[in-house]
Amino acid sequence: TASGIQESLEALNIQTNNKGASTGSQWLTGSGESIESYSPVDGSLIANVEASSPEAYESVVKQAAKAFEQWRITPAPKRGEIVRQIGDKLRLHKADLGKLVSFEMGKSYQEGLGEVQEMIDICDFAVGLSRQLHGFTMHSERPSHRMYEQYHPLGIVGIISAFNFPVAVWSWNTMLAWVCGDVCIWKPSEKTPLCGIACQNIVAEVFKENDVPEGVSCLLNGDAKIGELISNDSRIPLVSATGSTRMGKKVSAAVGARLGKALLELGGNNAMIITENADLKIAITGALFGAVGTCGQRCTSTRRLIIHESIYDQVQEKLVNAYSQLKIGNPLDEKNHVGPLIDTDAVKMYTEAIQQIKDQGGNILVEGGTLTGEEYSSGCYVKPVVAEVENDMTIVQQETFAPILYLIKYKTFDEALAMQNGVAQGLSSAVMTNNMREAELFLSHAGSDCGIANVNIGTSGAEIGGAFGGEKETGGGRESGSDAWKVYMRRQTNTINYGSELPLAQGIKFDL
Ligand code: UN1
Repeated sequence: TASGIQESLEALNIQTNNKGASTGSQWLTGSGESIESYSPVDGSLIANVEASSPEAYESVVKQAAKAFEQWRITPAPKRGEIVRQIGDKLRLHKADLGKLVSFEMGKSYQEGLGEVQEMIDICDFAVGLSRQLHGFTMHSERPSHRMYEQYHPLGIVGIISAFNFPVAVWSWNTMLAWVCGDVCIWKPSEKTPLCGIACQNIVAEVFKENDVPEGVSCLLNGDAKIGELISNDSRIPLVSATGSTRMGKKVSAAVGARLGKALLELGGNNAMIITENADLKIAITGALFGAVGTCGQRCTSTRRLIIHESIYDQVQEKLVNAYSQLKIGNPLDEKNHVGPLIDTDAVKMYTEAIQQIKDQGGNILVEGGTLTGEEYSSGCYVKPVVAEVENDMTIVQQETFAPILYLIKYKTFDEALAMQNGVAQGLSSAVMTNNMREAELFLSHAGSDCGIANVNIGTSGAEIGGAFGGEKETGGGRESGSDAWKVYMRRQTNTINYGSELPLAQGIKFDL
């Protein structure tokens, strides 16, 4: 069923049994416990990965700390040159890695390729950035003094990533951290450990060719126990964590208790407002891709449509019609629009959510259900759902990581904005309108409270050039483009006196 997946696994150097912990090209003996990676595409066991042991964890952190001493004195543009070569290597491996992402995680092959493209793009961005780690200079109030600021590398960056973007989120963090002079320790999701192994192998080739010290790129496969070790470890100044709000609160508490830095990318509950001035062709396509793309498992997935009452029936009819044309099936087959959920636990959550919608008074417009039959033997394929709800229903207030789209009716634009902001999460948002007043109000300080706010495009599919992240329970972190790099560095303010006197600031006199 999985066309060409064996060839891709070979090309990415994935074995039947893999060690799970690595400092670069060396692989460490783990706990003996094995993480089995099953494909949600056909339910087959792809390969095993050994979980990391506390001993392996310790060796990895020590090696990373040692590598940092060398890496931080390597000139930033030289580090950028190595990241450039990683981008080239990713271009060579794009089809194989895209296929593995699709097969291990279940997103469509197109989206798998798109994810690898995001990795290539962030490499290019990081190469340029390696010559632009700028600080400000400022004029001193004292004569013959100069003031400026520098950004220095932080040290070890711990990266905890989620299954839904099993390779891209690691690369957004790592490529920036590396040009900034940091070393990285990555704990991939235990649902997608092979994606982690594949990336480590790709990086190891480039690092070997460039004599990059062992410890700059570290991998620790494992479950939440490894995440806890990372969060509590004061040798790791920055922990970047992507996943559920529940996980993020734990990481934040542990990192905060030792006054470390946490970069959090947590849940979203993203809404699209469709006003009476919307171009409905754009709105429907944007909503559909946002809701069912990646089977509703993006943190940016569209979960709520807030629709003006005058066009509500029309939008509903067009949507129901569009949903009836969706093809669900093997994501490696390009005729399908929707692949499986990640695993049967996710199917259970989806099924429970549908029950809650009904219990809480929602009206199901497009029925859900788990698909059966040979093509769906993994048990992870589900039908995307559309339901009419009220914004304040408990289930609507939560992020369900599944293709469930809520329709909510509004009368005034202010009411729509209040509903859009009336959830605990604050990641992504969109307004569909050709009315300038509505668009500008949406983007204003009185508008969307999200980290991402779009006009006439959907909530998902952000480019790497912008800062990515959100407010409130989304965690407040920013990754990827713009000046997100600053979180991977420490800022130092420097004042230099080139005169022969010692004037004190604030005009203070101190004469003996
Ligand atoms: C995520 O779902 O964790 O904007 C990241 C998007 C993608 C990234 C999503 N570029 O949908």
